[in-house]
Amino acid sequence: AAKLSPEKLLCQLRDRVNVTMIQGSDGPFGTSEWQRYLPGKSLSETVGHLGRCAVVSSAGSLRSSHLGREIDSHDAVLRFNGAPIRGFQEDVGQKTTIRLVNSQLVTVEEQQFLVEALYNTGILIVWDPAPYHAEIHEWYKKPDYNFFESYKLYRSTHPEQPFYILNPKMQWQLWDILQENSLEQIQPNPPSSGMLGIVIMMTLCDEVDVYEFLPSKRQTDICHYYQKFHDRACTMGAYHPLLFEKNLVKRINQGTDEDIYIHGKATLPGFRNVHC
Ligand code: NCC
Repeated sequence: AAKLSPEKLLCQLRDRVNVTMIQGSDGPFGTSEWQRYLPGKSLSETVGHLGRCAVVSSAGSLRSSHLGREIDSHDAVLRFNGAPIRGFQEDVGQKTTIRLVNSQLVTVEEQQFLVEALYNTGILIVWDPAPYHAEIHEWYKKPDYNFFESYKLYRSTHPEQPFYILNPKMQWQLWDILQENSLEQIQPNPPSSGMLGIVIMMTLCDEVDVYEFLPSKRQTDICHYYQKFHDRACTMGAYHPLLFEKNLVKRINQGTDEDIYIHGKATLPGFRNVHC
């Protein structure tokens, strides 16, 4: 793999990763039934023009970071899955503009997703691991987790809350770039929610600060800031190609190494500020 300059890498991400949400014009979603459930407005219409954005990983190293106030100073904040706020404001802030959740959480932990108040704030986006470069029809028939019924149920009970389905094309467009820029063969599994969320925010914002994706001096084997559970794979990856994702983010980071070490912060440009 040829090592691209950070500028070329950013151009590849901007031009080849198509961040879109499922719409009525996407094959199997073109039914009158789906029209009742899919949001009427596009994601960019819903969020408007965003300046400075924050992406908050769920890493254990956020504990005792005191980053809450800094995180909340952003125009928009993206969080993942069941990452809580209550009791952790000091370290992770309290603003939630977008919450990106995986289809497993929506399906398997169905009961909680449908009743837990945590999910009722901000814009929701769900994604599902699709087969490598699968057509939308193929994926629709055989999603990794069949979250569609849960999605509809949630939409019926919270019709005012924007809730999008990420177009699964994006994950493999991004994976291809990860593979092309790595010296090793990467496992053919989709990128983590973390990496997907970073690229989503790069499409919506002028600038994106990413917290504890590149681990700081607080790096720990504790998986999440909100649990006691230890597992190194949470930071380095097992199923998801996390290590390769982190190497890529390190290469396009525009902040300083000190910001990573002290604050766990990487700063990436929004795509509208990338000139190719
Ligand atoms: O753990 P998870 O991820 O929800 O974390 C969100 C994102 O934060 C980054 N992260 C997390 C922990 C850590 N120590 N370092 C990190 O960098 C990663 O970028 C991660 O994507 C997921 O990606 O969706 C994932 O979801 C969980 C789980 O399904 C959800 O939390 C819902 O319960 C997966 N864990 C399991 O399936 C057991 C995890 O592998 C990936």
